[in-house]
Amino acid sequence: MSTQPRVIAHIDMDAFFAAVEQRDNPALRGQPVVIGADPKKGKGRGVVSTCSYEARRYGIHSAMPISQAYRACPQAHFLPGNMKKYKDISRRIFEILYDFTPDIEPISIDEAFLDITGSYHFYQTPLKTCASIKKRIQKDLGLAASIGIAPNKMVAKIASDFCKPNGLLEILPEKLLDFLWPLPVRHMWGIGKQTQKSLHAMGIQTIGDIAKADSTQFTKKFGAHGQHMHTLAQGIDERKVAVDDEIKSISHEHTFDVDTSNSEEIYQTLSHLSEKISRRLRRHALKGKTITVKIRFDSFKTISRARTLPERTNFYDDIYSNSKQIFDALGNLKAKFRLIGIRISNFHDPYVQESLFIDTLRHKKRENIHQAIDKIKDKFGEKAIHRGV
Ligand code: TTP
Ligand code: MG
Repeated sequence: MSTQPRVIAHIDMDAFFAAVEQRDNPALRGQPVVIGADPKKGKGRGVVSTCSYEARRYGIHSAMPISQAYRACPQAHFLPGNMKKYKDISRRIFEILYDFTPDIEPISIDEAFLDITGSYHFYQTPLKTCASIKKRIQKDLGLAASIGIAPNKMVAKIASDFCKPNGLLEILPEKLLDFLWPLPVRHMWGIGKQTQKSLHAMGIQTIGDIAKADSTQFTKKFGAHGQHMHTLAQGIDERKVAVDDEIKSISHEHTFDVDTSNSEEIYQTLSHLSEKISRRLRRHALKGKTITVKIRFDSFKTISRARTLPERTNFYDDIYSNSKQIFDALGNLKAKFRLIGIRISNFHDPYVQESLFIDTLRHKKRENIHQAIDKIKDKFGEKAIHRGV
């Protein structure tokens, strides 16, 4: 029986926290930027979270003592970072990824595996799929990602590391060993400093050397770990992309072409965002209970206000009326707005009865109307029908 090779992509953002800061402050672009503890002119005791590629040229890296980073490059821009902002961007990165495939295993704030075996055909090839992902992230979020594509997770991850920054590299099944075998052993998963030392002592330098080593002897020396290393070195890694299909929130936001304080324009935007969210919720058979409105002022100050509804909903009118009320409750801010967004969260199974007081018939009718509108939009596009505010 011949099985079709899997197509696995590994995506990892480049210098994630530092890249966000460079994006948001043009003065930092092209400069060494270090995110981490306060260096206190070399007396600081914390560590480096990450740093820009410009700072890496000075030997600075994640987890290095901040004092050492300061000594290596005192003129670098040292910033404390903003975890809330990075989490928010991470959520938006994952939303983009979910537009390409549901088969995603999040690994960290800026990293994920994607199994695109079943979805790449929509974009013709795996390479075109991942080029589109990179382009979307760059266009929507102004950030660079690196993506490795391979028939398994281990090689996909090695490939994304290999092509950083802003890289895209596909390792075809027939080229897998040509790519893997010349690499130093440290590139392989699960090989730390100690194992590296032991391998070097045995005269083993590359992954190819491991593959060609005697398997029994290898297992004798390293036990189960040895056997595992030997299998991986043959380019065999059967681990599946462990899909986390629990969506925690859905959001959309809009940046105004020109900063605005016009409430009509804001209501129109809230209406449009509510429609998009409502449709996306129904597509995923979800209903949410908490609605959050996010506002960024022209000064870049960003605030968000949330409200939790008595019942879960995916209806446009509920989402719109509540987000409008949240906005109105902010009062007369006498400010200009740069961006407005809506998020809905707090989901659970929509088909479990929510409350004994729900007027089910009325709900069913509303649901039918929404589904009819969705169908028209699916067929004729997002602009086919517009609601009046
Ligand atoms: P990484 O993806 O490991 O690093 P990176 O994105 O900064 O750079 P690269 O281009 O090499 O991928 O980690 C993602 C973020 O996680 C990173 O921007 C900051 C944070 N982080 C820490 O806070 N401490 C750490 O030790 C590491 C490794 C990362
Ligand atoms: Mg990264």
